[in-house]
Amino acid sequence: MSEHFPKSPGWLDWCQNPSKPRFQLPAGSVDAHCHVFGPGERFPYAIERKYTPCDASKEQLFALRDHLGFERNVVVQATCHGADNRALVDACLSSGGKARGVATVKRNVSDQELDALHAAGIRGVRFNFVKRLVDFTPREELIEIAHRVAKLNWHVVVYFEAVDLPELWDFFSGLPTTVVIDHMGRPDVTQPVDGRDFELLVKFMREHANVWSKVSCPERLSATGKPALNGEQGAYQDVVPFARRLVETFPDRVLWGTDWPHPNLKNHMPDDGLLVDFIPRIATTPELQRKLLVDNPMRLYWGK
Ligand code: 0GY
Repeated sequence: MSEHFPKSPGWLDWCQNPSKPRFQLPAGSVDAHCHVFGPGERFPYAIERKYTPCDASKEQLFALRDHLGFERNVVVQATCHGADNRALVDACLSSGGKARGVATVKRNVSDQELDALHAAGIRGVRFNFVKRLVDFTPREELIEIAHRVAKLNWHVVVYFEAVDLPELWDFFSGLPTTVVIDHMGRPDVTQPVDGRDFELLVKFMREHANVWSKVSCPERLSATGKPALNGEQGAYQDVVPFARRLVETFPDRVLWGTDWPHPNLKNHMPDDGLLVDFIPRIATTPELQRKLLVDNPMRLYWGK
């Protein structure tokens, strides 16, 4: 019997007709942070989920990839699917080698299941510390998982709020893998780029050569509102100094992704074409763009 999942109240649908970016992506570019949701009747949403999204299928993701000019995707398991990675695995397996994935697993995952995930193209696990998205998971469980996936040469993706970094510092420092921070650790961009919180993130990356960051989600982090208020060219200007600082300080340890289909945005839904046009404002030279969009994700996800 198929289930019907009404989306959460106020849920914004993703942009159905994104513009064609003016910025031409370098050949071989990777959208290194995006999701698939369902479809719910084939891949039901998790019981423990904190929101119910609208469906966003692998076919729709691959169509967006082609429209924007990306060659590959890294699909990240979202919390609405819990530790049920079937939609993610299905997307990776149907991509003709053009998608890799980051899964969510629990302590009871078997070695055979991890091997099957690896064969499907999974190369990392995600630990989520954003309290509105997940219930608490004991740290010793996460460390145990990290040590197991380290043997497969996977990495750990961590998602947290900037204010929580001091408390998470020691835990992150003890992870035995490459660690990838989602969305720059969600800085408060109304604070100065050299303010206390962002300085701490930069210090963390400086002191830990295994730590990377996604310089993604200007639409999520911006406090100045949607592009229409600012004009397309100036959209999300308040996020630029933060992303640019990471790209220029750690050019070999940054990744970029659309975050399509943009879960939990309350105020506006971005045009994904305009998000691509944001890239040259944070990676201002062809060399930085190539590292951000091609070299770094290919090294981490395709071993090249
Ligand atoms: C993102 C951001 C969010 C959601 C999730 O797994 C998720 O549910 O990651 C968010 O609500 O900030 O990366 O898509």
